[in-house]
Amino acid sequence: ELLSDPSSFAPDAASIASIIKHHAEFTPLFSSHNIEPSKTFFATALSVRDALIINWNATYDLYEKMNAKQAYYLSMEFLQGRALLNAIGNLELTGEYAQALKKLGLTLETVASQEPDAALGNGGLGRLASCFLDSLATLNYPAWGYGLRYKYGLFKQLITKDGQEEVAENWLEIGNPWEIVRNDVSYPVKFYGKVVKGSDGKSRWVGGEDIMAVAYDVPIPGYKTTTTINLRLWSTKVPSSQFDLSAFNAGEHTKACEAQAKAEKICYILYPGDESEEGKILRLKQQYTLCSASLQDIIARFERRSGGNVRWEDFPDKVAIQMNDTHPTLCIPELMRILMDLKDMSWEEAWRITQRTVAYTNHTVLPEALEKWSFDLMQRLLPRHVEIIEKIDEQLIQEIISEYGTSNPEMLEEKLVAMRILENFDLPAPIADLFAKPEQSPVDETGEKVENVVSITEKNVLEGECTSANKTVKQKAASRPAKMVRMANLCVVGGHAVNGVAEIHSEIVKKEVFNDFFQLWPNKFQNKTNGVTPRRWIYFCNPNLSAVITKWIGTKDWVLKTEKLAELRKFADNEDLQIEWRAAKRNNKIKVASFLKERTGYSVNPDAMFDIQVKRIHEYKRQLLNILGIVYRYKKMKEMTASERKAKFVPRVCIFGGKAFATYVQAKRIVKFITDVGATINHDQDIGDLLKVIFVPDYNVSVAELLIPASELSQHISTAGMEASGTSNMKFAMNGCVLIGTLDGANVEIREEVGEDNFFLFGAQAHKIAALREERAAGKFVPDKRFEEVKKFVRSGAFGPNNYDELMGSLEGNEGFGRADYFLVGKDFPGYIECQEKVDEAYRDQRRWTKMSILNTAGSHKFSSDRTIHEYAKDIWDIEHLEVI
Ligand code: DL6
Repeated sequence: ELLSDPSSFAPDAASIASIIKHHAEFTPLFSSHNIEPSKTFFATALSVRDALIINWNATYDLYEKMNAKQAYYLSMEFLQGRALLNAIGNLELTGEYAQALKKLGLTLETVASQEPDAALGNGGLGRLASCFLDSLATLNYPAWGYGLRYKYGLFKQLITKDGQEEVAENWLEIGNPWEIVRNDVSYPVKFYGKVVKGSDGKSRWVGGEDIMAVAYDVPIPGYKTTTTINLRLWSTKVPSSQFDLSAFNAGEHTKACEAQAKAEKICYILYPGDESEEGKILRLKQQYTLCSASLQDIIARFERRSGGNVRWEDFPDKVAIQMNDTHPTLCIPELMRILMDLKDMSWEEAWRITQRTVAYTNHTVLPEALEKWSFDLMQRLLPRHVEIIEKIDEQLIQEIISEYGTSNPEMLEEKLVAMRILENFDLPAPIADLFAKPEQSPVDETGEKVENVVSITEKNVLEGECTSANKTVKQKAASRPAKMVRMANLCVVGGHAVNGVAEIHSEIVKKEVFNDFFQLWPNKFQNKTNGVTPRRWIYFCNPNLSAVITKWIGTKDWVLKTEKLAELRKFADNEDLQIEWRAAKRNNKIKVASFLKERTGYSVNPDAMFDIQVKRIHEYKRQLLNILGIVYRYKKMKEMTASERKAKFVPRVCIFGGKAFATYVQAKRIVKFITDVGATINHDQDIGDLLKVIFVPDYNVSVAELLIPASELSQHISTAGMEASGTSNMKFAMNGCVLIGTLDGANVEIREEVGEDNFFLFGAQAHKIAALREERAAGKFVPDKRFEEVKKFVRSGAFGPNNYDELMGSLEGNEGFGRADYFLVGKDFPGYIECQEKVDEAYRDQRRWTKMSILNTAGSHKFSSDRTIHEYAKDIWDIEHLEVI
């Protein structure tokens, strides 16, 4: 039954059951006499993996044979979630597996729920990468993902009386049935050391620490296709030759294992805290490991597929590399290094190839999230790469000068300061002379003249005070800000395409974040609005609604051709459809109600409106606005008689979920505040089922798959201009949820698609935000009295002894609380609560609401990641479909 020909693989329930039993028997952990859910999950997953490997091999053979251009998606994060239901769904074997497990005395649901989430990502960026893999496979594009195999994924969130606590998530504890360790695929990765020049003038990077990156392959099946692509995750170890046997024998056990421990810790956790120097080094090591191992692998494949005739100039015609944010930026100097130092190419040839190969996606406009690395640290860890980066920076300076000339030195200086890759560096001497103001000697922070200006001819690495050309001046170290490498600038310079992830975001990228680069190279900049896979995010997670859609559209083709969803528009008022639609939603709500009871102890009424905000906890996402809106609602309820409040408010279950970064104190305060408000309201007898506030602990992909199908209203309420795109907004709309939101990220396009009557809009617009902040900082903002009232209520002790001074203070800009309401919660508060009143009014009319819900699903077709991937394939990667027949 273990077949090797994909075309003949069509097992029935009986043969699946026997394959599962076979795995249960021959996997050392288990026995076929002891069929219990967690073991059965493992054996079931192995049986699916057999099928995937058959398809994976067929796909790989085809790629080898055709030697077509292949795209590589490099990402430090892949937020895969669970794989079992997705894999059998894509293989169209869900029914057969359900029957097979029934024969073994278990339900598919029970078995599937045993799988731990693969949470190798923080949020939207990582989940997007996973949706892209699904679409790439489904659409038969030759492509692979590359990432890191973190031993501990994103932390598990506990909610205690003190708020959020983090616990390590050991997702590999029982082993990972999906991965195939490839001890035959490993590459050396070097850190530290020094660069020596050979007699041939070539640079060689020698000495330092060497580790090995070992491949773990995870097959990624497409939907209704044999194509099964690969997610190659790197793990780190040292070569066994580095084990210090004599130290071990001498009893120095820890010392003997030091090198191994050092290498392994690189892949210990997703996003190690990087406040400390140690943490920064570890994170940079992670980034370099991903880039170096992946590039060596890609290059080895290119050489092998070229047979005996390697033509390097063809490399960009065979390879497209997408850098998912700046985390894999080191691809640029690493590809340059390999091509020049190991493949004997000139700088010019290597640069041409590198630029034609790599492209960059920007996912954030927050200045603090645009990565910069300390030059000194990078120079110690990756000395050869820093030489290359310095040269790219010099080349950029020349290009800026030739574009703008030297007749206006002030303008030129501004451009150079904004655009250079190296920040806080002197200009090379001939250029610095242009700006020389001879009468003004440089002064230090005390105003004293800096007289010890000397030329230096040698690099002084430790002091980190030299520039690339070694010709510039040296000033007192104390008077200078730290030298940094701006990774985003390097990406823009080194890549042939730069894209934002929603229309409004791409405009901000062009007009603000990278405006100087846009003026220089307008054709590099593009938009690629994000998308989500309709397989995981509606078809598999919402079978109730999917069945209704298929019935009314008359085919299930919409799973691949989401534009067919638009056909629902013509039935939006149809009473029969509306009844079926509401029934599907209600079933999903009942399921969520029992999940909430089990996870939080709170009972909720499935007939109340399910109002959900789930995403990372961040001030710009404004969970604080949501909870203050709830507090306002609660206060109003308390001021009314029972019959008045019943008449005025529709019953709501307000659900929050999301993790705060472990060291993000303000975000953790928000979590605590939400849970405190919930604890008070949920026990208030006057309020009963009219309002419940639930914080779902440990929100992850699997929880999202449960909550989103049950949602009726969802909140996407970031300060305009700050959310690059958002992707949960797309998932909610697809599942017939109505959105309340600002004109931010992909909300703008969702509103256009679903129709403005079917989207609850409020809030200041992006182009007004800067002026509003200035007004706020100048103390000219007059807050709405309802906002003042709500803060006063919070401070009065309504939610316990805490007066939430830090949170409320941050909204006022009191001394010690930083920027005055930087995220403009106060400004948008009145618009928000008024908009929420309109939500209540609309919900009261269930026919109207159901119509809005249907029109959201119908209008969501643009937000399939299939559309996004087609655009990347055509406009950036230039790759073609290649299908295993
Ligand atoms: O593009 C995916 C996702 C967007 O939907 C979110 O709006 C955006 O916040 C997120 N960006 C990041 C940035 N992280 N870094 N660096 O996660 O990307």
